[in-house]
Amino acid sequence: MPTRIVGLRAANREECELSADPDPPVTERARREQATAAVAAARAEILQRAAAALPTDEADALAARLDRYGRDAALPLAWLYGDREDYQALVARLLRAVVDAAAARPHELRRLDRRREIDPEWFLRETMVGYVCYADRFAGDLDGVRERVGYLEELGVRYLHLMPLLAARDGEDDGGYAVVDFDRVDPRLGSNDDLEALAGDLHERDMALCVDLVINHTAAEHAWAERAKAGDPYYQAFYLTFPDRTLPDAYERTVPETFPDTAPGNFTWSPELSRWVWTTFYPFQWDLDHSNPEVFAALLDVMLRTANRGVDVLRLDAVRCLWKRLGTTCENLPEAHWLLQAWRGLTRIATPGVVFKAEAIVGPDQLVQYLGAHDQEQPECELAYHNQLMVMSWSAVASRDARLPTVALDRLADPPRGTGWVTYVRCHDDIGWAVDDADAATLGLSGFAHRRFLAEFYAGQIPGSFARGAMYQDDPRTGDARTSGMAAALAGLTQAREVGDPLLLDQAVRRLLLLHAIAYGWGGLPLLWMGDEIAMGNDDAWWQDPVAGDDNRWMHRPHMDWVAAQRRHREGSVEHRVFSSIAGLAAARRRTPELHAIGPTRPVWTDNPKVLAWRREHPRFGTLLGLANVDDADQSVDAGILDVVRAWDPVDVLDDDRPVPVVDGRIPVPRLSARWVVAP
Ligand code: OTU
Repeated sequence: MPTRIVGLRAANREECELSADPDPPVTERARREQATAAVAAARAEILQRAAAALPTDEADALAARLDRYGRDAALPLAWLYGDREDYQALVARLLRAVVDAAAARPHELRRLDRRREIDPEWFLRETMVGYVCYADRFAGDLDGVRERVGYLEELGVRYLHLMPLLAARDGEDDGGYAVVDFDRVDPRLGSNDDLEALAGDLHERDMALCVDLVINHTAAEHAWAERAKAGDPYYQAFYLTFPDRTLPDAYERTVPETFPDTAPGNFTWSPELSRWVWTTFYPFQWDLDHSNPEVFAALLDVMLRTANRGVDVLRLDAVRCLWKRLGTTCENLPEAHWLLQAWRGLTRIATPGVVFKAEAIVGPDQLVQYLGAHDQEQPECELAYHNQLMVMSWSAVASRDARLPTVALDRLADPPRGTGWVTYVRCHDDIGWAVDDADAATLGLSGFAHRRFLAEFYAGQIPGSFARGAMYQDDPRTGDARTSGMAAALAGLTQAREVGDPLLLDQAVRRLLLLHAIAYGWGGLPLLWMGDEIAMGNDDAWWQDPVAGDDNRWMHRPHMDWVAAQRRHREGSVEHRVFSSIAGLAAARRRTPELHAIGPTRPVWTDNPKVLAWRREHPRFGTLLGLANVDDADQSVDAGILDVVRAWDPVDVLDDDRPVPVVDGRIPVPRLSARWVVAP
């Protein structure tokens, strides 16, 4: 049963009790009243501003959105900045920015807004499949991407997430996550007009565009940082800086290192500032100080301008790190959630068709909160990475055992109504082995030992391993290590190609497709990482690219191999088998409204530890039972599990809707394959 809910207010109460503050904590009720009053105080002015800037019907719609979402923004703002004298003025100022953004929003995007207000769960439809890529590595630049949209449509893709494309620093830029200008597309990829043209193309094809917004930090060369270095106190207050090591050393006692190997520590000395700067990631990435409402306001403007360029989904990067507090890990703090909730409420008023996707690669106990599932639900982000499903899927195929995934995934609370997971096999980042110790202990496993096993297995260091990945940030002090590598390399295709063994290759292809059948059939928006659709292996020459530095995540960020992609049309090739199977999963989804991702997905115990089972309960379209055999040998499960579907002669969508076979009371599930079972 779901047990992972950490209360925002419980955490806040604890913080208050822990704090030396003699005053009693401000109550929820007081904050609500404060927020309501702030919106009421600004309402007349805001409606007047809207009436002056918008056509009557649009001004009226904005008024309705202000009344609907105003407190959704003002309440978290009260928790964040409510003790400031200028809190009410801040709310009014932010709402003015919202009206101005609404006034500037192109007509075509307002049309999308209205359609999405009619179907607010548009991004959860069974027809949605996403594709993630770097524009330059996929097609050279944004214009090149426009020329390749047909390729995406062959895969059934309806959602394109382009990796960071805003102006980034020269040289190493952490894959574009070191932004120097939020308002300019990186010239190497094109212009703002090119981005708007691409968005227009995608919208004409009923596709959505997702773009990264790096809101935790900027490049050390961003204009804000440059002005800070030049001595401007207004911008010096945008960053977290310290005169000496006293506080940095105190923070370091509890704050984990993200890149212990390649960028140890969380602070960097800035000669220009003559101060230590908080740098969670690389030294050239300066963390912003979100306790400063000026930072909040500046980032709201970035979100609204990006939305008005046609971006439908804002992928908010590293949100776990947004707030710092001494004595904590400075991850997943209540204030980080309040920031997201406040930005969400405000953008919902200005650009109601735009969706937030939280990038919170965090443990299972902190994950669903980013979708707003706190002790009391709060509108926060509509999408979040189902990192736990990804980790558990790879764990299952390495150990040929589905029990740990069943335990771990059953303890996750369901996404609140109107929100959902992005489900994925691989992405541009490393795999962090988020195996919860308590979950492992349930099965008599050591969490530490299992995490270590997975890191070594996928680095190909365990005898019998089929994987050809690599250790990432292997930290001898903690024993923690993550994994880099393309899905095909981790699933065994590289090894099989090396030894030229057709059986091994068949097993590896099955394993790769099985992982995608879990991600596509779990319930959420499945994301396909560029190259996985044609089983591309690692880029073994990643280190020759100066942009990569010594960060081996670049081994799973190859340039698209369009010659190999051509082979998707050649029967008998691996590319053809993988591409057509993954396109087939998208087609199967389109025929399966049970995969419209509202409603819970829960794992189901079977009588066979080698078969992962899950049930999706769509409130209108009924149940889907997923079965995934994570073993190299054929397996079966007791046919009693079909009761889950509550139908006579249920069918397997992945077997061309044939009735599910039952032999001697058992359902056969062939080696490394899946079934999606639904009512006929
Ligand atoms: C995110 O990373 C991005 O996805 C990474 O590509 C960036 O390097 C990083 O932020 C800095 O912008 O913050 O919540 O383990 O997986 O740092 C998790 C490395 C993140 C990344 C992790 C992730």
